[in-house]
Amino acid sequence: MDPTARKIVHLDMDAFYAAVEQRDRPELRGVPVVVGGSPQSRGVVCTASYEARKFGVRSAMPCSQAVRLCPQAVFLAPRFDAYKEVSRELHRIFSDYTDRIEPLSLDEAYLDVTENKPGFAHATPIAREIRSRIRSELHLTGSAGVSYCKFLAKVASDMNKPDGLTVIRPDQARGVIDRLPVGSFFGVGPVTERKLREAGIATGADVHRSGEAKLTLLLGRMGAFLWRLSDGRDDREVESDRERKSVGAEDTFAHDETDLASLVEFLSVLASRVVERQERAGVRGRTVTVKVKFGDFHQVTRSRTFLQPIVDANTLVQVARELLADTQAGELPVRLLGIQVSQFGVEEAGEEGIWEQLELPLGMPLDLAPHRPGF
Ligand code: TTP
Ligand code: MG
Repeated sequence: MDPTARKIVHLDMDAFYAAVEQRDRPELRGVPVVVGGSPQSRGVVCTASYEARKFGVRSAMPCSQAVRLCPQAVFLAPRFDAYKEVSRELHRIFSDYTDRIEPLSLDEAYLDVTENKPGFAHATPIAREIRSRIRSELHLTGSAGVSYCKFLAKVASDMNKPDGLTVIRPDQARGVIDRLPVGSFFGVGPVTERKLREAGIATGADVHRSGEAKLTLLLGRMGAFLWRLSDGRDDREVESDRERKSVGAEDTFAHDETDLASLVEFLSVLASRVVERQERAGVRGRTVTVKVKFGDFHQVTRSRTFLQPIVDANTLVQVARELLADTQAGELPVRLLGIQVSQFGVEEAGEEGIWEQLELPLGMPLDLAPHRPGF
């Protein structure tokens, strides 16, 4: 199939947590809102409404800095249950168009609508319809990008935020990519960005001009991948949760972390994300893997496989703690921490009855058994 014949939509909600708060509390509309830690705490900003962004408030910024920039902002603690509910509703809308949905976070997903349920010939009217349903049914706004690959669909959705719809056609791709800063390329984090910039490569045009061989020399396989992106080629598939072989969550710390207690605490955050993704995908993994990347970028993984699937966050945290203890975390600074579950094997039999039997030996009360939400 012609690689430019695919139809991919990337949808990203605008100022997500803050927008939900403003929707649910009309007195906050038009007001700078910051969702995150309390202004007195050492916490960070999850997100800021566009009114607060005008003052320079951004995600991941310390709250103390946000107060200084925008003292009149209303600070709110996040209400994750409300955001999850919106996320479920979003996926209900998406699934009217395709089952090939790859969620990236609660508010962001790729949709492959090359073949779509209503039989639209083009992706743009689908993106338009989804955006208008988000507005009328959820009373929120999202930005959409439409293109023939994931890389450009995501670039597009970011081009006219908030409340935008942007299409990048194959013949426009190179023009758009040439002007992109390298930091906007998929997979380029701060370290790769610095390496590229030190080599005099600052834009997509520079990446392309450097050629595949030079980039491979500089960055290995990642370099070759980036060069292909700069050439407008990205054949990564939209992977729905059901097609996945594993479900995971990982995060890079703002500063390398040496405190073991903080790392363990962070495992709980990751575990709840993994359990949520697992439930949403209707899969249950028997293998738990902990991934640790250290400050010097060397990475280790530790895994354990069980007879029964791991279904609740507490069990997952317990296992992950033991696996973490088997690494040098706490002795060496940790840059990134991740948890993954895999081996959905038994689940694929798809027999609900077997689950109940398998859960009992784990000692888990049946009323805690995860439900299987529709999406
Ligand atoms: P984003 O989609 O990155 O941001 P956003 O939806 O708030 O704003 P926009 O897309 O319009 O730029 O993230 C989605 C949600 O994820 C965000 O509302 C809050 C949460 N989040 C954090 O908690 N910490 C972070 O560092 C980031 C980037 C997001
Ligand atoms: Mg968003």
